[in-house]
Amino acid sequence: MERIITIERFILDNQPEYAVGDFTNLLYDIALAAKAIAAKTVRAGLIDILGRAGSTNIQGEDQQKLDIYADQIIRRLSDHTGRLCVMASEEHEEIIEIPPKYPKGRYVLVFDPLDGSSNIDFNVSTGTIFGIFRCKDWELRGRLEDCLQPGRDLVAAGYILYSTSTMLVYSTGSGVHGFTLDPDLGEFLLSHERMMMPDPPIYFSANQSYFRRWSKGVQEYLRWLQGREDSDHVLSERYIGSLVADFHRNLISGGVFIYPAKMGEPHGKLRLLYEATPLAFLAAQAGGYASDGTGPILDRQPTSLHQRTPLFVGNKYLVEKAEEFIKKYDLNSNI
Ligand code: AFP
Repeated sequence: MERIITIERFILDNQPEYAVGDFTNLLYDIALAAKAIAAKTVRAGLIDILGRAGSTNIQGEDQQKLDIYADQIIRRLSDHTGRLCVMASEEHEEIIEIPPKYPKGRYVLVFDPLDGSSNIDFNVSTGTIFGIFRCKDWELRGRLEDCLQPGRDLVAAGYILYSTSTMLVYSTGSGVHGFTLDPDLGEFLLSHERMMMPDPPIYFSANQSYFRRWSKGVQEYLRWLQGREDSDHVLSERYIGSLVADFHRNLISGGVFIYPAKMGEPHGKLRLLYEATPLAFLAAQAGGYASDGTGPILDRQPTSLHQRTPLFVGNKYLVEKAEEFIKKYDLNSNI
């Protein structure tokens, strides 16, 4: 009979050598936040039937509330534990300091509390993305520079996918592991150990409605992905419009997700710190690669919290091919 392994057991058994408990507990705090957000997310469709708390407003209002709920629950579970020196969330303009009344810890948590939240009204998957760095100066309380670290310095990253089931996928730098929430037990159970992106890939994910706004290099790359020219890769297209879900499918089945720069949005849409960097870390751990079109996302030094970046992530060969097309066609052009 197969062993049943809870996330708590797995985290404890697989903690990195440097972890002295704080790091392990921090991951467990995230798992707890995931359960709380999942519980709230599945009730989103009942809001119109059971009533919205104090609001008679239109749809957008509730999506907004779920974003804020997710943000708050992560903060409230993490700010007083003495494990973190600072946090940064997609929902906050500035860094989130640890209140002076609480002890400060050694780690930095950056997160996008509920990515893809515009999909909630349609019962489409959403996700939480997170990255964990070490605090730069252990003597000081957390500062902006603690958050502005490149992906190469991550000690862990992961995401939670709220979908037909809730999954938590993370890596501490020794493989990518996935856990599925058993709603009866209220526990995340190990369901996908050592996830690797399968080769050959079978999917590409892109919002092709932007085709005319993409650079020549990206357009040519898309044609190549579609197998129109000398390509030996004929891929199927899948695009959910919810980054975690698109990434997750490609992680399991093999593929590439792209969100390039476009005319009017020269840096693309996605956030370097909360979206691209953690997924780049996971991709690398699963045998894949993430690029901004010119080089590794993991090497990008963020200069501001909410900085955006073009993103090509997934199968290594397919992402390197994007770099090749961009180098060939876009080297001297600006969009
Ligand atoms: P929302 O959080 O506004 O739903 O945006 C989701 C997202 O940040 C990411 O999850 C998707 O991959 C991407 O935007 C979709 O953007 P497009 O609608 O422009 O394709």
